[in-house]
Amino acid sequence: MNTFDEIVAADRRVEPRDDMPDGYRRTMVRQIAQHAHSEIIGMQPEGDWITRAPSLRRKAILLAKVQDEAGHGLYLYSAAETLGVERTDLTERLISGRQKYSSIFNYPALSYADVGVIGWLVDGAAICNQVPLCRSSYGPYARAMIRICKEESFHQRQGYELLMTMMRGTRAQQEAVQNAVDRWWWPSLMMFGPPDADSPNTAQSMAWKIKRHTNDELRQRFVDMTVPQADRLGVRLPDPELRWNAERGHHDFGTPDWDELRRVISGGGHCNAERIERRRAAHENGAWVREAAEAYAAKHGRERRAA
Ligand code: BYC
Repeated sequence: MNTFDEIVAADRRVEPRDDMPDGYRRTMVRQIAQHAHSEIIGMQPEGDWITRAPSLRRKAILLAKVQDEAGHGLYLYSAAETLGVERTDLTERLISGRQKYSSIFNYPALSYADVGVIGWLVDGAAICNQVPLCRSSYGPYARAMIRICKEESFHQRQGYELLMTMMRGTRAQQEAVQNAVDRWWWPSLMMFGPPDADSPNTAQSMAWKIKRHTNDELRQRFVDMTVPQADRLGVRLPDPELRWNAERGHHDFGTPDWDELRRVISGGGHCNAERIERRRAAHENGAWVREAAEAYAAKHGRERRAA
C-alpha cells in the first residue's frame, strides 16, 4: 500500500480508490469538468456549419469531428465521476455558471474558413496542451487523454487540409482564411490560460504532476510549432512582434490581451450567453431521453432480479 505522496513521487498513477488530499480531488474535478464542458460547448461553433458545408465530403468530415467532441465530453464526464461527482450535477453547474469552459468557444465562427482555422489553431493548441496530460497523475484522466489526443490529431489535420485547399482557391477564399486567422490567433494563445505569474493553480498542479508544463511553456511550444505551418500555408499571423530569437531558440511574440481573457472567462465574451442558453435548451429537450433510459434500466434490473 502506497501513500498518495509516494505514488506521485514515483511517477505512478493515482487511481479512484487511492487516498488523495481533498485539494487534489477538488482540482481534478474542476479541471476534468471544465475540460468536459469545453468539449460539449465546443461542438456549437462548428456544429452551426454542418448544414452549410460546401460538399458532401466536407460535411462527412465535419460531422465526424463534432461527434468525436461529444465522445470526448463523455469520456471526460466518466473520468470525473470516478472522483465521486455526478455528471448531472456537473451539467447543472455549467448551466448555472458555477463552472467554466474554455474561453475560445465564446468567439463566433463566421465563415467556412473558420472551420478550418478552428481545426488548425484551436485543435492544434488543444493537442499541445493535452499530449502532456496523457502523463497526468490521475489515472482515469490520463487514460482518457490518450484516445482524445489521437482524435484531436485527425481534427487538426482536417483543418489544415481544408485551409490548404482554400489557399489554392480563389482570392475570396484566401481572404476568408486570412480573416479567420486574424480573428482566432490571439484567442488561441489565450486557451493556455493566464501567464504563469497570474496563474493561481499552476504551482500546486505541477507539484501534484497534474500539469507537466506551465501555461507559458505550452504557449511558447504552440507558437514555435505553428509559425512554420503558417508559412507553408501562406498566411500571416497577426502579431508584429513575432520573430525568431536565435539566442533563445524560440520565437518571440506579443502579449495577448489578458483583460479580454478575464472578460471572456467571466461571461463577457461575444457568445457566452448564447452558448449557455443553447446548452440549457439541449439539456431540457433531452429530459425525455434520460427518463426513458432510466425506465429501461429499471425494467431490465427488475427482470434480472426476478430471473
Ligand atoms: N478558458 O490557474 P490557472 C477542445 C481558468 S476543448 C476558461 O492557469 P489551471 C476542443 C482556470 O480553469 C479543450 N477558463 O488554471 C473542443 C482557473 O479556473 P478557476 C479544452 C480558463 O487549471 C471542441 C483560472 O482560470 N482544454 O480541444 O492550472 C472543438 C486560473 O487559471 C482558461 C482543456 O480543458 C481559459 N482559456 O490551467 C475543438 C485542457 N484558462 O480556478 C477543440 C485542460 C484558465 O478560477 N485544462 N482558465 O476555476 C488545462 O490544461 C488547464 O485547466 C488550463 C488552465 C491550462 C486551461
